[in-house]
Amino acid sequence: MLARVAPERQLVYQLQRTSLISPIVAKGAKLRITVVGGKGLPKMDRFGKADPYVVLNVDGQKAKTRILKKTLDPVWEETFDFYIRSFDSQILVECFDWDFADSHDFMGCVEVEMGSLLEGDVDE
Ligand SMILES: [Ca+2]
Repeated sequence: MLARVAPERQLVYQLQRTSLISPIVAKGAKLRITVVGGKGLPKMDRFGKADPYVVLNVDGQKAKTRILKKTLDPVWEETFDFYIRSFDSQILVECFDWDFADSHDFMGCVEVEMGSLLEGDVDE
């Protein structure tokens, strides 16, 4: 699945589901998210481009990609697994610019309803 936010803050990512995990934890499900990359992110640094990384917020859990230095077209290709208790929540994907000295700057975000991912091919 690919999604975009406003053109100047495009964040292209891929969401992928895997099968529900064993019956022992039947109340939970495993959600696998692959952060693919971004295109044409805004320039954030006075000297240079940006050093983007992505933070995924899923059902109270957080995961962070590595920081890619000096690029506006990052390719992370990093995969994360989350254990979710409900399909009723949102996936918040945030992108930040890493800075050596200052606090990191917000670059953009996108929100996905977890329920919208459920059509079709969930393995049970
Ligand atoms: Ca930076």
